[in-house]
Amino acid sequence: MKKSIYLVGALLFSGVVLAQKGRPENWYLLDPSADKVYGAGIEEAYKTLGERKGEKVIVAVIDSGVEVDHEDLKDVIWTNEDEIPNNGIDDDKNGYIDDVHGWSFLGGAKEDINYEALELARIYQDLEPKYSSLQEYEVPGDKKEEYKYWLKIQVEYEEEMNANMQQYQTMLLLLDYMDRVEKQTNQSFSKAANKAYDPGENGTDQQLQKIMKLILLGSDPGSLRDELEHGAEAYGGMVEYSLMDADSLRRAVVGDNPDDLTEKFYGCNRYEGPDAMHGSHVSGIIAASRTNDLGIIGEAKNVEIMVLRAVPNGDERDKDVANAIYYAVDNGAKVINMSFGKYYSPNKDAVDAAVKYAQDHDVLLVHAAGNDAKNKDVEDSYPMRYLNDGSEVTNWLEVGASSYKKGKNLIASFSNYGKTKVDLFAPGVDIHSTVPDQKYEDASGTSMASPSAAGVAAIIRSYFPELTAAEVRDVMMKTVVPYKGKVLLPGGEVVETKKGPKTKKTKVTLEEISITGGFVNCNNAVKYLMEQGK
Ligand SMILES: [Ca+2]
Ligand SMILES: [Ca+2]
Ligand SMILES: [Ca+2]
Repeated sequence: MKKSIYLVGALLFSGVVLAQKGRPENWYLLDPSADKVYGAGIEEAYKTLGERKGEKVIVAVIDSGVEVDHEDLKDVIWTNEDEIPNNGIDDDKNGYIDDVHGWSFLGGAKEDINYEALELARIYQDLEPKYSSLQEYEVPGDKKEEYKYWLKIQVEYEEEMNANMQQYQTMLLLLDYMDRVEKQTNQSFSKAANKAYDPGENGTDQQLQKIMKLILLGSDPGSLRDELEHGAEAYGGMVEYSLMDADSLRRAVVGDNPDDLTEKFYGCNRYEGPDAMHGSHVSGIIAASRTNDLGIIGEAKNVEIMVLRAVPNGDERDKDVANAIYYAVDNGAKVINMSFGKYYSPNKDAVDAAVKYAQDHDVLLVHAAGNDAKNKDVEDSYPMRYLNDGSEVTNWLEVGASSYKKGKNLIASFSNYGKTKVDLFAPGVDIHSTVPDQKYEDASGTSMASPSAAGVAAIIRSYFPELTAAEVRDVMMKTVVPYKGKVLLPGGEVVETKKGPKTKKTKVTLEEISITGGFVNCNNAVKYLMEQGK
């Protein structure tokens, strides 16, 4: 759905899937051996740990914002003890005023950023005034390379905008179709209503009826309208904001200079922002209260969630990602969850420096692989553990999404993968977690897989605090649950046929699509460490 935030919310299009029926409850906590479900082995791990006591661990969630007073999150939200709330003073002198639960890099004195342009649109807007009126022969020698880049960006920008526009329009069409079905059949939209509807000679409706039939195969008609509306809003917003002057809008709301990458101290202390859906869901997976008899059960017991808002609807800015990492490291986080990404990173050096800083300060970064069913070995996405200086950090875990479904469907159909780029898989399909307004919803995405793995990392850091970030990653990699069977390659394989390129359903082993060839498992990790006398 959104490029930036890896939530799979709405539709069957471009690797986006609808919420499915029939998932086992709290399946991400279950264990392949004990429960015959490929969860992360959390409950078994607590049995293995027995009476052992853990330390408090702070996990920073760099995301869209979090509903900090959600009934199932409020007891696990980090509080900056050295900061007196709401006195307008930076009591702990960390550069941020009244930062009690974290910080938002996406707000100013009064307003918050909700939508942002695509990074591609911002790059386009930077280059357009310089080159759009020039012919190639008019470009000075030292600018030829940038001009070439502009030509490439132009093409990619138009493709991307068209694709988003199409998604948006399709969703509007489907919503409109649902209205007509309900009106004609005089019943609320369902499989039966869709079947009963007579599209007459209306060709578009005949097509939409078929598309809906497919969509309804695996989805809940009750939540379909919500999901379509949410999707339409997200795509519409992204297109609209990509057409506006991104830097001026940013200046007007946040008040910083988006081109000045050295600025750190801007933003506000509104932790929720306008759309805390994604960040709240992610936080619940890691740490929702396990003992309050409410809602869901999160993975980690001794965790506090530090809220860092840096990811809008649209593409996050490198500057904000870097500053959120610095904040997390400087204020005590041991694990940082990053369920976001993009395919262009114009200020990667700034993010690299922050990633290196986290490594130097022993903080583990857990990152979602992305939802485009793409091979990351072939196409780069950002942020990443490979730095521009050619080095690779050791404090980075790259996570693909797995499913509770058996056999060939064990890997999420939308998950990015990569034999050399994705470390392991973690639960990321139909995960039930906390969302704003004291509610709970299912969501799918590598956005959910990353916190499933970050929760495991937090448990290890809590019970085995002597381990370094790199050692925590190593243990998680070493103790994955392997899978010997074959799974469907996400997105299939494009093959040339006489009639042109076609997508073929291809089966692969997990070793062909990840470094470890397995699923994260907390119990295995804990057992291994205890056997080592840790
Ligand atoms: Ca402060
Ligand atoms: Ca204060
Ligand atoms: Ca709970």
